[in-house]
Amino acid sequence: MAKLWRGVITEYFDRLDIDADTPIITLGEGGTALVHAPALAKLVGAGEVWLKVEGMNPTGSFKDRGMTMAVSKAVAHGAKAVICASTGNTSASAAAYAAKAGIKSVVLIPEGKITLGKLAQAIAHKAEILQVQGNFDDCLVLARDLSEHYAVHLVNSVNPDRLEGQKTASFEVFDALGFAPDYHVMPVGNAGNYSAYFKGYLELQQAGQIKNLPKQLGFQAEGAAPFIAGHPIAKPETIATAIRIGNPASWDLALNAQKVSGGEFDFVTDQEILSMHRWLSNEIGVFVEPSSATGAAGLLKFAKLGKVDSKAKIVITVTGHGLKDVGWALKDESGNDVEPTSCSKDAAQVAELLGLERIK
Ligand code: AN7
Repeated sequence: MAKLWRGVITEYFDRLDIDADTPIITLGEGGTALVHAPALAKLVGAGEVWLKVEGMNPTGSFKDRGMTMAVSKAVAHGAKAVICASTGNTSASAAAYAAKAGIKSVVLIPEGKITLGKLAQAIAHKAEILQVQGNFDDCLVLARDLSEHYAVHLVNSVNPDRLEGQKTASFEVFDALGFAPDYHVMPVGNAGNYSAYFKGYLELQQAGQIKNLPKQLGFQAEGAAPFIAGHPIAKPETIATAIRIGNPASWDLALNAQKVSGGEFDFVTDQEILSMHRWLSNEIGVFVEPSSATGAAGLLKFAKLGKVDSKAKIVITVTGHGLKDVGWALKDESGNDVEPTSCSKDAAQVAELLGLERIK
């Protein structure tokens, strides 16, 4: 029997707000691995930890789950062009799905502040790219303004179709484990993903499939932590450019999700983010972009504060692939460039260089 994963809309059609005659624009998103990570459970002193590896989506981030919905519905509405503001991943995703749909994409990015990998994706998928003289929050204001007054369809997460698609990640976690975790941990920028997971878990609870909602722990970068400040941040700064966001679009939804789930928001430093980014690739074999290590870094912070229950079952969403932002991986802990050692073609010399024991 054929077992091809058909993308989140077809896989979860009955549980999504979509009409039967909507053309489904898909790149086979979703169905990402839930990687069991006992070494991480040990590091933080938890019962069990799994990583939901969203870098395995077609454009390398969780954004594809929402974009398949948003672009499908845009096409259903007759849109000829989509627009988004982005710190990089949304633009990569919007550009790819627009290419698949055969419509135009316009992406607004904060000047000089998106990674080369993400920029390359938007270029590859022939987006019209504009670098706005401002930060992400300025880009979003502009995108909203344009979509309101001109013939271009907004696909940022203020469009509810995005969160509707992204909620499928909760369904997949439940399908994979057969239960909901005690805690679900993730990075927070606009808080769209945090709100979407909550929507998914709430629907599972309402359907009687799970009893308790996972407590959602959302972590921001120290210099871009409006939820911890309790108000928007005018000049967000962090090396984790994906979450360099000062005025989260899903503020109210996320606060509700935090309260109802019994979760928490906190921040981690750029240094904590970078060292967890290295640790995950070194010790678990999962290479993520720095922003995506923010959740795990936060959990480690909680562990140091004695806030991790030794029996807890925890899922951490790692949101984007490491290849999107390779610069940090190419440096060692002291910040020096890592150069592979040069060697001859002689086996004996190479074996000596590697310290290999001779067996024959
Ligand atoms: C890797 O692409 O906002 O809290 O414009 O790329 O739902 O915003 C990206 C966000 C986490 C935060 N991890 O998610 C964009 C954008 C990665 C991301 C987030 C983003 P939200």
